Amino acid sequence: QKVQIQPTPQIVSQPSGHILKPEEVRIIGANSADKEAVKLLKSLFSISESKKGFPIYLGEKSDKAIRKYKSQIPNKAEGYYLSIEKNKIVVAGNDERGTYYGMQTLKQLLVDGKLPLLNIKDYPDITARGVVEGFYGTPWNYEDRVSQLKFYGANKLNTYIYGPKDDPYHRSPNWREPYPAKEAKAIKELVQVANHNHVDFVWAIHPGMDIKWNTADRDAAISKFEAMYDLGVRAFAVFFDDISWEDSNAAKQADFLNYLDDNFVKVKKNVLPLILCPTEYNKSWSKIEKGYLPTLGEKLNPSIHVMWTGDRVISDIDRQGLEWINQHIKRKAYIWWNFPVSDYVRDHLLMGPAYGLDTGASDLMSGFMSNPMEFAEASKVAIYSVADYAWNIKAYQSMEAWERALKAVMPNNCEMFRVFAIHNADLGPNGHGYRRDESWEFKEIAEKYLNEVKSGKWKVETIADVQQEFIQMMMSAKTLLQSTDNPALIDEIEPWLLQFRLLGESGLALTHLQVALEKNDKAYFKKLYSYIKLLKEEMFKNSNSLNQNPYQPGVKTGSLVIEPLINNALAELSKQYAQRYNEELPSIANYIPHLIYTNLNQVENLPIRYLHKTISISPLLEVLKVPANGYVGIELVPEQTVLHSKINMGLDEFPEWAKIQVSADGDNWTDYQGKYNGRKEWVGGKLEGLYRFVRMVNTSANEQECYLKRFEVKIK
Ligand code: LOG
Repeated sequence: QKVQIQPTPQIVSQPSGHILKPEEVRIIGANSADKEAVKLLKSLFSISESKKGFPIYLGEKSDKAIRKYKSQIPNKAEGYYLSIEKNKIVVAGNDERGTYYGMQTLKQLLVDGKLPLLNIKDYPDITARGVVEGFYGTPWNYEDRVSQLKFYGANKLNTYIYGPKDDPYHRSPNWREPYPAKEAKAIKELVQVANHNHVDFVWAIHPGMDIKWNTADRDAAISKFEAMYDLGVRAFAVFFDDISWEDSNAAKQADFLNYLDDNFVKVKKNVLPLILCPTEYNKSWSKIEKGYLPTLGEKLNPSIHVMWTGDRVISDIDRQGLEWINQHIKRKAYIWWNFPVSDYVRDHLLMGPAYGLDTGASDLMSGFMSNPMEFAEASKVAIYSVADYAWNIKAYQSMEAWERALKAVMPNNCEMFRVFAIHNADLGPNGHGYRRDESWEFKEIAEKYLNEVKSGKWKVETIADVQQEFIQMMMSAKTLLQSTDNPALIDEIEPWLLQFRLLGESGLALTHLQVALEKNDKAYFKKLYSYIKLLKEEMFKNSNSLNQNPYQPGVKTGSLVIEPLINNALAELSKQYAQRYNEELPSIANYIPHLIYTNLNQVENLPIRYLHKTISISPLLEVLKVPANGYVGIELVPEQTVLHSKINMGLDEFPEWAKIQVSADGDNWTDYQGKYNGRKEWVGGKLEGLYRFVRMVNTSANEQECYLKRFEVKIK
């Protein structure tokens, strides 16, 4: 029997047989041991007061009950010693949390009424491990959060940072105001749930959009902290991400943090060290010569943690990058890992393995937080893996952790869930250029199949392999939609499951086009072709009715390998049809010819969307920096009649430094006259003639800042 413990423990002895689960156990140390550990133990065994009960020694290193085992306990925060012997069990923590984690391990070891005989010395590599709810989009709800906090406790994650961008009491406009009674009550309860699961509930404030560097605003932050303290919060963070650089004065931010530290944290005495998310939170945005990060490093009180997303906003984490930042901030980076967050690719789900994490970097980080998707349950696949990584870094194996995560999240239908997850991992083209592998077990077959289709000499076995995958997709979607393992998860991913099934079905129909060609059955080919068209129309309809957020609305699935395979093979087979029967079939590909038109790295990879004759650029969440002569816009291919354009740069009035222009050739530009409406939006009307380019350009001599919340052109 293989012993499987999550997260992977540091030191485990070879199990030497097992014992049956004792019918009654006697707890030695119940009065002094961590209360949550005692509760957990009582939930697993029936408890006896009599001498006949099987003894379980429970407690922390200073407790009398476990004095004999003190020397076995790893001398590390949150560490524990667990031993299961024929005649006793010992769960001994270096501290309360250690005991609790030892109990979580014992719980996992109890499988099928048996316990393996072994001993474990275990402790985490990274001090703070967990999740930062820090995404844009619909914040998690109360039930989501309760379920998360329990999941963290079970997976030995000790930190939850509350900072959803779309909570108006976290950020502008209401960061200064206390929460209304209903929200306050929910937070108070969540703090209690967190405490019961040994999770530090960190409440974050995001004052940077409109903060004044004066006493009034400092004290406004303190009063808000006080109000949160009254709800039970004992840990705080301050976020300055995604604000205008002009407000990002490092010295003032450091003063502000130190003020909160000196006048609140240190005064309270039972509040954990402050955490700062700086404005330059990744290497690609930092300009060391301007001094922002070095100033923080110099000025911030040494106890304050500094968050960091890596070399880029969305980034792998490696030694080199950590050494670089640590030297500037003069402390170990507290990682804000932007995975599996999907707020910039909201039409995709990120269900793949968590990889790109250095397994030789345990000494360089003070914290490791995952920023998840707005889908809480679906995010657990990645969070499970992060729990494994942050606990035992050098032992981390992303694939193996992923396989276990799928089981943890969807225990009864994990095989079918795996089929779904493997084809829903990549993000598609996106502004951050971050991509993930997808369909990795099917890629080779897909390639082989396409080559065979192209050559016209296909093998029955290849077709069978491809068909098997498509049928698996259909089975996966159907099975999961009817499963009851994890209803909250199915609720979240239902739009993708519906789409996934249709995609599998269209793939299956596609392979039958070959059968039709082989049999020289023209009518059957045409029927299949119309059927595939119907399926595509249904998928298109789903994409325009499900998951309708204003950023990347719609539902994309299998977009890296499966969908291109189907489109390419379809194009190829209809070509072969056209040659054989001398008859062109109407194209049913969904290819968008229009392009983003820009000279700015920050936006060059933003996807373009085309719906109802409207071409739009996928909006940007963070601040856009536009140097002199920098431009961003849309290239219409081929040139078109422009009916109207809408551009939202998130500014109160149209900036003097910008112009909206159109051109037919990209060389000669004319100003496009428009009006500013009440919603910070520039609107231009119909233009005579044909145009190929519409752009916003910085005509001033300096770098400027704005947002890119909307950029769309409607054509005739
Ligand atoms: C935001 C974050 C967002 C993420 C991904 C940080 C520190 N801030 O670009 O709220 O979820 O990227 O879009 C961010 O990462 N800005």
